[in-house]
Amino acid sequence: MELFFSLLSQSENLRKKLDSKSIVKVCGAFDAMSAKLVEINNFDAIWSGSFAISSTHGVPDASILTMTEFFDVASNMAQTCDIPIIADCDTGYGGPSNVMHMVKKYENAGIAAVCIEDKTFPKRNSLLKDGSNELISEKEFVAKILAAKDAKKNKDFMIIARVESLISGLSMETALKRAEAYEDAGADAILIHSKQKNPDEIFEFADSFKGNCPVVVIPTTYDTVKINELESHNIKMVIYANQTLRAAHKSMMNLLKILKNSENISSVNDKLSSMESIFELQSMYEIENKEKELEEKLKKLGYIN
Ligand code: SPV
Ligand code: MG
Repeated sequence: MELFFSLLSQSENLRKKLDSKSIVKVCGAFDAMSAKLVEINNFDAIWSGSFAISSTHGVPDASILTMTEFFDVASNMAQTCDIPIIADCDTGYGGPSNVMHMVKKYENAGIAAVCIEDKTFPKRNSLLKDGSNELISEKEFVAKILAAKDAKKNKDFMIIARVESLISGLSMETALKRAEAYEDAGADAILIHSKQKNPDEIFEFADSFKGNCPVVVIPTTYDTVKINELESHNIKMVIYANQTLRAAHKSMMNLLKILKNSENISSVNDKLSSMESIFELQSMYEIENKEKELEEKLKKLGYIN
């Protein structure tokens, strides 16, 4: 099965997984290394998330970084990994024309899908305590989806439309109406976001949604929800958006506290991956082998004795 997936473009790969699996499991990453670790641990795809990437740049998740900065990270992941990358593109970095430019860039880089959300620019992270998120009108967001659809070349490249109505305190009716309008405009999947501590509103949305495209969720706040519960409400994709970032933060903080007060660095050895495992991750031995092959070729050509 995995060999079959590896012969496809990453967008085709993602669609095939959505068709063939009861639920697609996606994990967030913030750079090529964390993306590679997500791949090694057999997730279906990688979420190149704006919260995590903003954090690694030391800035708020508030439309501070430019498209190019987010793009560089997502395209590094795509170069490094053999599973699909889903790029969190916030509000699309502007109006419909900016979205068209963005789709061309991301598609050309081999990224499988982009996700855009219906908040106003500059956006704020959806889970901010007491955060308020204004939405653009349904018509304005439909225009962005139409533009995205028009800009993509490969029919399999996915446009994920993220509905922020529930995050913004709007009604379930509004969320459903927007989701249906976004699908009609050409969205290939609907991400319904919630900041509730339980999954009730997500389940209500998924049960009432009349569209045909897959429903995607990010259960950061309703973290006790089980995979089989999501499946039973026909939710087709789950994104664990920021656990790798938060784990990296916690383990570095713990390590640094110990290291600062230690007489020698061996005190933290039990908290470190080996050099060997990092060499493996960065394919260090592959380039060594390639260089040996190159030397053999140069010998054959008489450049080396
Ligand atoms: C992200 O991971 O960047 C997201 C999900 O967009 S959230 O942080 O919940 O807004
Ligand atoms: Mg984000």
